[in-house]
Amino acid sequence: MTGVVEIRQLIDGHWRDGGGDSVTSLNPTRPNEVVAEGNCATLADVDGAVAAAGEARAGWANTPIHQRGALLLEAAAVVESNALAWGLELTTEEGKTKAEGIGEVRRAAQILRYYGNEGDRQAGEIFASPRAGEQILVTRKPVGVVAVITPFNFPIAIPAWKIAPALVHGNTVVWKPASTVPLLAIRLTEALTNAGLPAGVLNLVIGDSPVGEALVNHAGIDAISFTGSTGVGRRIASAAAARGVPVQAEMGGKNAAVVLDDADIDMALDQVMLGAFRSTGQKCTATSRLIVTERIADRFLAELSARTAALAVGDPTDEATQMGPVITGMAQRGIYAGIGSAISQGGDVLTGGHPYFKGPLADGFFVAPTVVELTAHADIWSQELFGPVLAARRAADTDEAFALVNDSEFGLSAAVFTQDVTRALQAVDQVDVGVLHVNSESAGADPHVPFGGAKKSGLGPKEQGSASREFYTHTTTVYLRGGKPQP
Ligand code: UN1
Repeated sequence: MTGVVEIRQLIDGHWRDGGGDSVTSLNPTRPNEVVAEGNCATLADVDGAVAAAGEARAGWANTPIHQRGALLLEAAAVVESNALAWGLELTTEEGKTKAEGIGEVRRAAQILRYYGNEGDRQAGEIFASPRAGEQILVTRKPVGVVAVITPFNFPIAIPAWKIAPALVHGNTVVWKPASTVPLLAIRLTEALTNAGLPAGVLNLVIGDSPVGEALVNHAGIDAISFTGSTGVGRRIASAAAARGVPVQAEMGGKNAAVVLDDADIDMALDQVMLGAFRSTGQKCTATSRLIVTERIADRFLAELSARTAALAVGDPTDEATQMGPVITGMAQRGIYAGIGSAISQGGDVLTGGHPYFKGPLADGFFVAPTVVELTAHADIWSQELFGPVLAARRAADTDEAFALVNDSEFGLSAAVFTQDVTRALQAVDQVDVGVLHVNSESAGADPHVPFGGAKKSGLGPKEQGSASREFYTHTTTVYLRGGKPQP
């Protein structure tokens, strides 16, 4: 990283300083180090961005989809070629390891490429008509001006998987990223605009919740795609419903990994560790609950605790580091409070749980990777902490294990470890989640398949793959008849 980056807004094709309060993004490893700084957008900036998106709308919708896609492909090449530099910036700003930061930038490029080729895919459907001389076509149109609100934890991949389908399907966008990660938002926006997006097609406003509220409540917004906390998602969804605006909200998870007796134990240990501690547990798909069947529980929990205690926690830009800090001091305090209440509710800390009072980790927003065993329900079993904390329970058998997975208001993802195809199929039938992994960790999402949760993890159409078209277009059913055939 070289120097402090200036935070600016992109409105109607012009990069401008925001007129609002100051905003700073810090390095969570060394919070006295400023990564980017500038000023938030004002409500007038939000108005300007929405107006610009409204004006650009017709021209962009009338641009052929292959041409819109070509711009995404060009942006993908820029993102890919900057993977090392931007990956390091991502790591510095967000705190995930360098390998994960670089991997995420490459993933954003892959997502842009996937949607860049959308024009080559099916554009609608044709049905037979019960009447002679008629066909029924189902065609697709953009919904209009989309508000995109994204979280801190995937500063470039989640924005890419919302903005790319929005744009390729002919919508214009006003994007508000989490104010903790403005740098990567500026990088992605530059890649897209430098590829040749017309002014106003993509606008970037940076700020905290007042900017988000102004955006989602703006009369010029036709649809809202949101990923973030359950509380904010529900507030946005109810405000949008009152205005009749469609919402796609991807919210909380309390994702379980189930390790059954017959699992490949070594592989399950590796995968549970990745699910729980990659990105410092800050993924809505992270593994935050573990269910182990009784017969293997002692052995599994002992080995898991030993591996967790041995994780290299530290500066995520160091090659050897396996886990970096969480995003803010507030997040750090909230996670430790959650561990504290688990202990007071009878939880047994198998490893971790302690703050770093001394040494190089004491100043950063670090949380020790933690495994807490429960023998009965506790808040940590149901409430998302969004950190490197795994709550474990034992189950007598497969049925009880799957019942414990479903013991959650959320249903985003789950991982089941077994070598028995009958048990795997039972999981497919019984585990109520949007994304099920058999013998792999609970996180991960390929761009060409649907992503999103069951139960209270999500609202509205799923993201990615062909599912994204459901949200970013509406259909027109066309009853198409000619006149009488001419003689
Ligand atoms: C992943 O599992 O790689 O906010 C993606 C999140 C999810 C994305 C998860 N929306 O963590």
